[in-house]
Amino acid sequence: MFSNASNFVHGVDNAFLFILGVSLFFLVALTALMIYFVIRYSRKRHPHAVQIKDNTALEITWITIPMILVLIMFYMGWEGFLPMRQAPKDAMRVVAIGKMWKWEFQYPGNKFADTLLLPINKPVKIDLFSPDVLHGFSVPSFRIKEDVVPGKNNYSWFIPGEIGEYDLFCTVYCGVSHSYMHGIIKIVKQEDYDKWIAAIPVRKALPSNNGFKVLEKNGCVACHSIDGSKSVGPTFKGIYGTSVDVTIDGKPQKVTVDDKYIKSSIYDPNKEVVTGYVPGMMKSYKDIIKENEVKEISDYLKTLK
Ligand SMILES: [Cu+2]
Repeated sequence: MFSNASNFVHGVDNAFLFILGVSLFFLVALTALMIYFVIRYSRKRHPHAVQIKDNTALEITWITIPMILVLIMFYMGWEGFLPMRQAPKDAMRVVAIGKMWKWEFQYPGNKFADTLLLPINKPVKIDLFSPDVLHGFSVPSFRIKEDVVPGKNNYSWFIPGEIGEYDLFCTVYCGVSHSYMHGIIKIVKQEDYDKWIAAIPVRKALPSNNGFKVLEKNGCVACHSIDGSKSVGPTFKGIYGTSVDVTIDGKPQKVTVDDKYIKSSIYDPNKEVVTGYVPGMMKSYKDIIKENEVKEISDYLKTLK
């Protein structure tokens, strides 16, 4: 009856089914007892209430039985949970990057993919990384759910046991497009995985430029790409020196992207929003990015042709 989608399905489902069974038993038993008492002790049949005092055997029973039941629940939950925090040392490593609002996966050798494709029956440790806000890494079929916290090294691991496609959800409300933050996990045969990973091009190492470091440190590149791809905010590629349409106080205008505009976009990001992008998405970095760092960003953007 259990699926073999991951090695955690049995442990989690055992605890779940036990708790569900106990709850159903008490739901039915207590409801039946209530109905019985309502009839048995109605005023018609039982006009005078009787006071009952102390029943040691009964009290011991209703303390002991529930205690044993909840201890079993705890034990089963613990048994299911513990292995989730014990990733094998030789597990394959993939970094899952959860960002507003998509999942991206970084494989060894600086290869990136939008789908988490993995070989069957091979333990994999997923390092969870967020450049911006809280996200949740949840794969219901695998019975896995872990928080993806900026600045914290969290992880998940599992052994996929069945070939197929599984849903990956973000389970922490992370902003406007949270509901679109959906990913696919594909489990395939080892040889298919080998072919797939070999075909992915190696992404060039990130620039070691000072301006880029400021952008990276502050999470800017989570919303502004440097390769021209569309994201939450306008891409940085080729933007310097161009003229863009912006909306100022509700009126469309044209501005040239120069040092002055870049500084104003960092310190007062909602004043001149590029047309087509949602105002209010970016906070001011006034006390976070220093003036000399703003200059470094400008210099870096000049090089992004
Ligand atoms: Cu999210």
